Amino acid sequence: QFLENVINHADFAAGTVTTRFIDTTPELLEFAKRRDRASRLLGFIADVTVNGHPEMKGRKLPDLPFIKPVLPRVDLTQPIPPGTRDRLCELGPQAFVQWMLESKPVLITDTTLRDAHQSLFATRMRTADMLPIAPYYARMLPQLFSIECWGGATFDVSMRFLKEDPWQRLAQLREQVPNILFQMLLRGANGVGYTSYADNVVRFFVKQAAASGVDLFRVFDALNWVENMRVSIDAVLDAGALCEGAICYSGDLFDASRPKYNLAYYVGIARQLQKAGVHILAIKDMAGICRPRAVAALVKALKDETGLPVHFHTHDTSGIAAASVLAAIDAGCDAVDGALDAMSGLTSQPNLSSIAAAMSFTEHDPGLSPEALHAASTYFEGVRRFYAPFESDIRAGTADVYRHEMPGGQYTNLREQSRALGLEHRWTEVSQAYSDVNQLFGDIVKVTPTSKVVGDMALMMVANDLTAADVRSPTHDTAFPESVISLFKGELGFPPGGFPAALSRKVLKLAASVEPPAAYRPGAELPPVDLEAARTQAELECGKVLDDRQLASVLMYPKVAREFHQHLNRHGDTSVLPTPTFFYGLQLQDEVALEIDPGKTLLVSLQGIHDDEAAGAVKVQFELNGQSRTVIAARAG
Ligand code: 3PY
Ligand code: ZN
Repeated sequence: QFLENVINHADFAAGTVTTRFIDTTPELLEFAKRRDRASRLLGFIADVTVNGHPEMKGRKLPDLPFIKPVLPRVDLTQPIPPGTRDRLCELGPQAFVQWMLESKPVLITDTTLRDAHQSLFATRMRTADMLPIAPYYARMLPQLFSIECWGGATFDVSMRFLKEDPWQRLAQLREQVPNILFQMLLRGANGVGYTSYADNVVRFFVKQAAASGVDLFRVFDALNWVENMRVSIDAVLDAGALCEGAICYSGDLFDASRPKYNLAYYVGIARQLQKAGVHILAIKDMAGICRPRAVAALVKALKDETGLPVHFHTHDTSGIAAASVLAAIDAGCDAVDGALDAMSGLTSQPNLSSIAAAMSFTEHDPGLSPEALHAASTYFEGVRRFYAPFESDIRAGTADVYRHEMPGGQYTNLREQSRALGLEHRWTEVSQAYSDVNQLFGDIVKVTPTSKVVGDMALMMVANDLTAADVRSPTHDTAFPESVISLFKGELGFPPGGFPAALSRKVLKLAASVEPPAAYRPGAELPPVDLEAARTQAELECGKVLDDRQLASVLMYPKVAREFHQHLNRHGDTSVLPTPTFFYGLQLQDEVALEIDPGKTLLVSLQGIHDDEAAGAVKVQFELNGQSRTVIAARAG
């Protein structure tokens, strides 16, 4: 490798070297390191070009090549104006909350970088598509209240499928956007995972997230059990960040046939959250079923009862969620969520730019520039095309969501799981089963991870042609999914009054005389994790030294994080590849510039592909920074 570097060095090639060439050319060693990184990346590109990306298997590929997403025409040398983050730093959380309450303009959160792509294309947006637009956010949209860009499913998906480091994404975005609040979604005791974690793991995770740039934590519990949120709320408060306690919305305030989810229920949770010390309340309408009249009544009640600012989050699955957002603002809601035009609608958030436009010429005008919103949206219009294979086939809003109550973020995922099981054509049955399972489970709050359990059960029922009556019947032998058994054991906590006793006994195989588990807080039962022992073990498995953030990833997702490090060891940091290259490889004569380090760029183009069928291998010929390089790729399958 080293000799190859010497031979390839420009001075050597020009014949201008002396005997001290190696001593006076230290970059040869650096060059070796870079060449090595280049080889690993070329290996990855060759493999995807020849065999396709594993994530694309069975998906309909888009027409290539793509048109490059168009960035706004704004001078990036202009200084970054102050924004909400500067205000928070200046005022501290308590005075910041007062400012929120006094703000006449409605405060707007942009969810484009988190929930919008989670809900529209299975959380697949890569960092490479976020970073180019980030400096424009800082300069063009400093009036935004916050940018939701982290947490929820993005943590898992970035490592598991995109093979990129969520912490690196956060740091890189933070560097580009120092002025606007960064917001994350935290699943309380479930962190950014699907299970309960030991209390010290949750604390450790929150501490790293706050230190890495998260300013506002939206914290929820998948059963609205405040007891299960306290550890994370305390950790956020200890970190000095803003804590938004979220109340997940189910049913309808005015549905007399389902009185469980009435105003008193929500106000009760809000009071507990206030006592727990949250700065802001969120109405988390994850399915998009909070009707305009309901949200107006809820906003008013929450504000009257607690005096805290209220932040409304919804999804546009019904096609009319903006009506609820406008009703919430009319009722005095302090902050609302939306997504940029090109990333809005359907299972995503309603259109942020249209909400802003609807507020113009009123005292609640958020003051965002329509031109800036349009320019940012135009960029995402281009980006979204890269991810077409991950989009679900829905074309229009549907009132059916009021029946099944599936969270927007789950909808695309469950359709995807159905597809993988060959059940896509039975989607109507799956969504009906989802609603049946909810009733079987006692009409619970359905949001990650409880929504996943309901989805697992629904898929199992459809795959095995089971009815709700079969599941309920004590004589029918039902093989419950592991996640259902775990839910009924209480491993995700408990709804008020517990789970239905008869089904609990059946799921847990308990005799009629035995009581189902009484409510307990899962985190209290889990022994604290020895963080240093976990680090040592993970370092051995990953073959490298792990810092606190990487340790936090391992603690959340041990297997996924390990596999992610194996990918890094094998291919290097593939997050530097443009998305078309990452997912679709290169086409002949395509040229891409890969910035592997600040200021260090590799220019790669594909020159030829030669199939050696007898050897089952393919010679892929590249040009790398002007020099020919051949990579042998094994033909898969
Ligand atoms: C998540 O937990 O990822 C959600 O988006 C829940 O709505
Ligand atoms: Zn959401």
